[in-house]
Amino acid sequence: MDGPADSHLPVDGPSDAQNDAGNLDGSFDSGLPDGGVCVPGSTRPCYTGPASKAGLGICKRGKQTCLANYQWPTDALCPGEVLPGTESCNGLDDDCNGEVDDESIYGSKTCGVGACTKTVNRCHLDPNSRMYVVNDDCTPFPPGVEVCNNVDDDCNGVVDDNPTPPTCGIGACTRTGTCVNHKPVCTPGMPTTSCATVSMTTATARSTTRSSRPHAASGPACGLRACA
Ligand SMILES: [Ca+2]
Ligand SMILES: [Ca+2]
Ligand SMILES: [Ca+2]
Repeated sequence: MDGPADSHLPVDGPSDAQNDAGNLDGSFDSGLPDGGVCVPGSTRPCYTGPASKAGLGICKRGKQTCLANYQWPTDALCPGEVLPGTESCNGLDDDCNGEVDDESIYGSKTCGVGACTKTVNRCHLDPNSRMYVVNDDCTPFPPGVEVCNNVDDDCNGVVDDNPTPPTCGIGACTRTGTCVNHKPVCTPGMPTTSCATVSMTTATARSTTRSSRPHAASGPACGLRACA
């Protein structure tokens, strides 16, 4: 709808981007009654609660619509807005503080030892009833294989007891080490073919075949590094 012929009002209502950014004059309006001119039917965001809560949890802004008299509503209503409520155990952030079912309200429960230790919110979704409940149910993480890492992986209360021996090296150079002071100690085997031998073999092959292409010499039999 167009405004009066002599009006300074813009013909079109604010875009969504303008709504997100604020009012026609560039300022954000909280939605509290301040009147003001506008294009009938155009809308603007509003929020009568704490501005920091809008968009957090269940809280969201509402929208005011410009009246037919070219005025924003002067009442304190902000249709569609959701204000902070009382936190309840429901899987939602009801009080819009950024925390769902605040542990500070319902408390937490810790169970398990070692790597199996888990801490859960006492308010949680019950897997059987599919309802949110408040209780001390807590299932530790499942135990793993004990390895040398200063962690009680198998959750028997002892760190690095009879851990799986560490290994190192590749191929035929793979060796088994030990766990010393919770750190793996392991030295890989050395290549059985020396780099010098490989080079000689390569040179011999080149002279024999008279090939101009680099010879694809076989690398060391084992070890982490190939010959340069
Ligand atoms: Ca909350
Ligand atoms: Ca809640
Ligand atoms: Ca361990």
